[in-house]
Amino acid sequence: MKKACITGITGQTGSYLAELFLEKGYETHGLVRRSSSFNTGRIDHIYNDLHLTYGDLSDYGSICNWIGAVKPDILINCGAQSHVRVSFDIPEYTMDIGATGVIRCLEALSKFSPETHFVQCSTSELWGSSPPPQNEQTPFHPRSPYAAAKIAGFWSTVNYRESGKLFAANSISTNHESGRRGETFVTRKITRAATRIKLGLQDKLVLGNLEAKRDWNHASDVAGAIYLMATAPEADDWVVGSGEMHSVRDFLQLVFNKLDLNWQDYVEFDPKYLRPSEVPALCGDSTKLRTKLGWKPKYTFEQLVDEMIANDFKLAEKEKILK
Ligand code: NAP
Ligand code: F7E
Repeated sequence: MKKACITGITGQTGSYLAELFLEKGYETHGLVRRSSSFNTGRIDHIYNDLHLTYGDLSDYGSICNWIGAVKPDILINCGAQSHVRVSFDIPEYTMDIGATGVIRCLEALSKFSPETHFVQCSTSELWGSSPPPQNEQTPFHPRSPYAAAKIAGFWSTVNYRESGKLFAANSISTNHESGRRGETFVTRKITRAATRIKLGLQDKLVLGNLEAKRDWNHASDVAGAIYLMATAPEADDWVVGSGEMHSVRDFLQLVFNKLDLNWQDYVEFDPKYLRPSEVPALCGDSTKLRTKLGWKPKYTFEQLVDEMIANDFKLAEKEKILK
């Protein structure tokens, strides 16, 4: 039986990858960091099918023990402090997990499981201020401690590949969302607030920059792309994106319209949600991934939005009943 290891398995993308590897018949392992409260909500429905181990990307020993014991066919590194705004407040921690954490994985693999196929979850944030559309040739210009950490993780992955040590690939992915998205990222913050407003549980929504543009995908489509990269004949760097771009304002308007609400009646601005340096526009050109590995997303932007609204509407209804 083939084995897959996932760091960040309790996160949004990690949970979809876990489902996918189980579906493909892999013995699926996850690294879970210790938390003072339950952090397995996104994988509770498959909890008994998974092999979970406590560990932390800041703790090289725990990664070596895990990799050495499992010797997986595939390791996907999804773990990270992934919030861009928060990275300005905790830059050193963000760098430790997002950059050195990658090196810890690469080193552990080189020593204990050099045949493993490794995929690093890199990001469209690497492009920063380079204008869209962006592809594998677009110059990087990171605009946050998060992106600076991820760029070190990206190049470390390339370096282990080019020095012949490992099968090491990068997924350069644009934003991905779902009903499992963390509540402090803008899409989920909007769908959660709009559905709660609709049911009278909330009366306003406070946001920052509405002009930023993003290429929003469904996280399960990105998990599918990462699987293709891990099982490809050769390791490489791959852009994942729908090629469609919308502003935060567009997203806001679409969600409120679908709920027959006028967003201007509820939305307020607070500068605390602005970033010291913003990434204005991201739009991933995934031609290489589509033509070489046959990736095709299942979700349209509109379907993603509908699913997020339906999910948060159900949660708001439950909350209302409990109240
Ligand atoms: P997420 O929901 O924030 O999940 C991050 C995961 O990393 C969680 O499981 C978290 O554990 C874990 N983690 C955080 N610090 C850790 C540590 N010190 N040791 C071990 N695990 C740790 O992020 P996501 O949306 O699934 O994204 C997955 C990966 O793709 C991340 O690396 C992110 O930077 C990258 N990425 C995301 C996007 C996007 O739009 N979602 C786009 C491009 C790249 P807890 O559950 O305990 O917090
Ligand atoms: O912000 C603006 C904000 O935090 C999107 C991560 O998964 O994708 C994600 O990073 C935009 C930004 O995602 C609020 O200024 C306005 O321009 O949802 P976000 P992000 O920063 O694009 C990349 C690809 C990753 O790799 C990251 O891990 O929305 N915005 N008002 C706001 N953003 C937030 N969070 N909250 C607001 O109130």
